[in-house]
Formats: sequence, C-alpha cells, structure tokens
Amino acid sequence: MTDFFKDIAPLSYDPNSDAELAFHHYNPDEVVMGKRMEDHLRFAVAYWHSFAWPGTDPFGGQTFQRPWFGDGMDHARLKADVAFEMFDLLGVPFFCFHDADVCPEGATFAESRRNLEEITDYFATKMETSKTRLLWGTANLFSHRRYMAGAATNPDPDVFAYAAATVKSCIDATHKLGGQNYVLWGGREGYETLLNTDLGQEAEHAGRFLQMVVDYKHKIGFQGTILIEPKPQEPSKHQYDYDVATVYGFLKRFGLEGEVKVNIEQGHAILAGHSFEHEIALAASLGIFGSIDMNRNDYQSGWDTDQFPNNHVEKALAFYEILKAGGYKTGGTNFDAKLRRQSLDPEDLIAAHAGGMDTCARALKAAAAILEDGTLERLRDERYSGWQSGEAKAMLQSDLSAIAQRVEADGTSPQPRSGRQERLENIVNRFV
Ligand code: XUL
Ligand code: CO
Repeated sequence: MTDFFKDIAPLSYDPNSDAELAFHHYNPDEVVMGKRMEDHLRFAVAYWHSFAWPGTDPFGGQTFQRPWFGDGMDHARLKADVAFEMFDLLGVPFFCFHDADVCPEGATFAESRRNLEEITDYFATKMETSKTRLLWGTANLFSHRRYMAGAATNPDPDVFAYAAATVKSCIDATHKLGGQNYVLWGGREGYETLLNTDLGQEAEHAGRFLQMVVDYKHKIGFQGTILIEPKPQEPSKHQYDYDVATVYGFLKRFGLEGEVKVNIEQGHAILAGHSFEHEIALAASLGIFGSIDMNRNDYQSGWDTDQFPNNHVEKALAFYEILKAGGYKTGGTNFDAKLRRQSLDPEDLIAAHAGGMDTCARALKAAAAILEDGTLERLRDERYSGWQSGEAKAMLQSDLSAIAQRVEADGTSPQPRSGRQERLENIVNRFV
C-alpha cells in the first residue's frame, strides 16, 4: 500500500448521503434494461491524464507534484501501485494506457521494449488481485520529436519502421494483459502545410500500416477489437482521421471496414463540428461503433480541454444512441479526461471520476427511460411508415423512368408533414 490516498475509503453507492466521495447515481448492481449498470457502462480510467500528466498548459509548467514523477522504473512501479489503488477505490472495471504513460523511454528501441514488458508484467501481477481489467492499450506515436511529421504517414521510412515496431510491442503488451481492444489515435497523422505534403502517398502508407496491424492481430490470435479514434485537428492542423465518416471511407478504401471500428471521443466530435450523438449514431449505422472516450470540451474557448463530464442531459442523448445500437460489445466508457491544473489533491482525482461516473449513470438511466417509454421510437417509425408499403419498397428496385411514369399516372402530390421537433424535445425532457 502507498500512502497517496491516505484514509480515503472505497466509494459506495449512497444516494441519500451528502458525502463528497460517494456515488449518488452510479449503482453497479442496479439493473437497467435487463443488464447491470456496471456491465452497461464499462468505465475505464485513462492512465495518461490521471497519473502521467503534470498539470502543464501552453502558458505554465507543472502544477502537480506526484511522488511517482521521475524517470526510473521504480517510479513507474510506484505509479502503478497508486493507479491500482485508485482503480480499487473507484471499483472501476477497466483502465487504458499508452506505452509512454506507464514506463520511461529507453536509450534504444530494445530498451524501451524491455521497459514496457517489465512494467506490464508488473500490471499482470497486480491484476491477479484486482478486479480491474484492461479496456485498451495504445502506442504514443505523437509526443516524441521523431513523430513531429507523423508516424505511419512520416516522409521518413525509418519513422514508419519505428512506429510499426512500437505498435507491435504495444499490441503484444495489450494481448498479454487480456486487453479487450487496441486503439490507434493518429495524433500526428496529418499535416501542417500542404506545401510540403503528399497527402496521396501518406494515405497509402497509413492504409498499409493499418493492414499490417490487423494482420498482426490475427497472427498472434489477439481477440480484441482494433479501434481508430477520429479527431479533426489538434495537434496537427489537419488530421486524416477527421471524423467517423472520414474513417469509414478510409477503411473501405483499404478493405478494413469489417476489421476495424471506432473509438469516439466527445470532444473530438465537437471539434469536427458534429454532436457526440451524431458520431455514435453514424458509426452504429455503418456497423463500426466500438467504444467511447468520455469527456467534454470548454464550450467558450472551443478547445479540446478533456474535462470530466458533468452534464447528464447532454450525455443522455449519447447513451440513448449507444443503447439503441445494442450497447457496447468490447468497448466501454473511458474517461479521457483530466483534472483542472489547480486540482492538486488526491481527493480531487477521486471526486472527478466519481462525478463523471455519476453523470454517466444518470445519463444511462434517462436514456433507458426514453427507450422504455417508447414514444420517441413510435413517432420516428411513424415518420417512415410510408416505406412499409409494397409500392414504396418496389420503387427502390425500379428506375427513374418508371418512377416518373408512375408519378404522372397517379398524380402523386406529396403533402409536407410536421417534423414535430419541439414535441420530441419535450418528450426527452420528461426523462432527463
Ligand atoms: C487525444 C486523445 C488521446 C487518445 C489516445 O486527444 O484523445 O488521448 O485517446 O491516444
Ligand atoms: Co481520446
């Protein structure tokens, strides 16, 4: 035991208490639409924000002073000890990590690989006595300066090679720990200026890279899902995995639409000019919905500020789409969210996650209530009911001339009908 969390006790569901460090809405065992809440929500803690981020911003340096900050493997082990203590306090079923979050980079590639193997062996030992499993692993192919012009899309083939070797190590580590997914976020897969960029060639390399990832997954028998995380910009001015629609086009182009799904992040959806629920609904309709990175942006500055979610009304629409899609399969709700840099105390770390979990639990319950009520579903079905007729279905098998002939012969004259938006919004309002 470390003494980082001192006498903070494991959190429990205590809806009537005014205790700060308790769940007021998240009750893991409560059954919602036939499934335990914990199994619906599948929460994960993000190692990078909670244990690796020092509290910097573009204008200021480190604000957090954690006893595990340092370059040695002993620091990495202390960090893991504290991380697993937090997983236990929160009772979270999952965590996620990048290689760079969990251990120091070595002087050579081989040393980096050995560090990762050593620390993930340490995780494996800790997981023997912890209930927390690995939701996904990933490689940090964006922080080090070697990746400043991209990883798989770098003009330098040596960088492509280094990235490929690094992804192999990270898939191996994820596989060893029984990870349920493997994520690729292309933080530097894009460009700053077209003046020095051959975007056609870069796309070919990105596609081939992803095919190699999928081939390797099958070669080693990794059962998890490969996920791409779309984001339109930041850090790159333009990122290739712009949004769900763009990723789907990319997957189709390289024959990977049956192999790879998406990890959709709330803040990234907003940056792309979409709503979170739009991205989820689109992915579900394309058969590529995988997992969620849960956070919120600052709506005033518009930045990807990775804040913990605190607006259950907004998230209810996201969980409504997730439930409609049949819920997560291998995915989950990963808090890709960090404290504000003034939130220095261990209690802040616990409270931030507890608040995020409560927000999602409220959202899930509201979404389930909307679906169980069924009015929205009925009204939507009604709106499309004309397509139930044999004549309408047959039209889709005919052609423009036949349709034109029928329109004239029948004197077809469509009558506009209300979309009833405000009435539908009022229905949602009854349940959130
Ligand atoms: C960056 C981001 C990443 C990915 C994993 O905006 O979301 O943390 O989730 O690399
Ligand atoms: Co993310």
